[in-house]
Amino acid sequence: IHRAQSSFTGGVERTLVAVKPDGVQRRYVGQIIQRFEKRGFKLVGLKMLQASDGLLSQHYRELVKKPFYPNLVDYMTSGPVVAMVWEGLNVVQSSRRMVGPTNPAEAPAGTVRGDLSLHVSRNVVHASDSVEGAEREIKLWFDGKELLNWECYDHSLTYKED
Ligand code: IDP
Repeated sequence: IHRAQSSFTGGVERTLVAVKPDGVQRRYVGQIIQRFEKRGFKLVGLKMLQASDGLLSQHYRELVKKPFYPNLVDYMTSGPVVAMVWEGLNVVQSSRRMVGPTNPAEAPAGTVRGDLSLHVSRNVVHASDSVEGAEREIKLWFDGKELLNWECYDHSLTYKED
């Protein structure tokens, strides 16, 4: 029985995932993308960019007063970042779980940070931490026209509900 796609759209979200400069330098872009693809999420935006101080001060607006903020900006501007928007069921929370805790020392094996990093100041990847945060961050990093609505042909397999 075919069901309309609209019956599966409850809980479909978008989130910002970014491979930070250490992840790009260490050539982890491909395997980070692969983890999200394998899980079943849909890529709807992707670009490589040099982050500016201005973008970062908005992105990390809650952290600008922290003592580590200047180092964070140096890190995040040290080379290109690969920014992505992923879409799917529960993608915000699922991405955070796939990425792991902020401090790689606390990140379980199997998570991106737990597998690929050691120190909180070089933790390889960013993922939005709430649906509202994701919406805000996606607007910051992407123009609306850079996000594509496209139909993923395996949708009825990854979302089949019986
Ligand atoms: P998140 O990236 O897991 O959402 P946030 O608390 O929003 O964590 O921190 C943003 C980023 O700032 C972290 O991913 C990490 O790169 C950096 N950061 C956070 N806390 C520290 C710290 O105590 N020392 C150095 N860098 C930190």
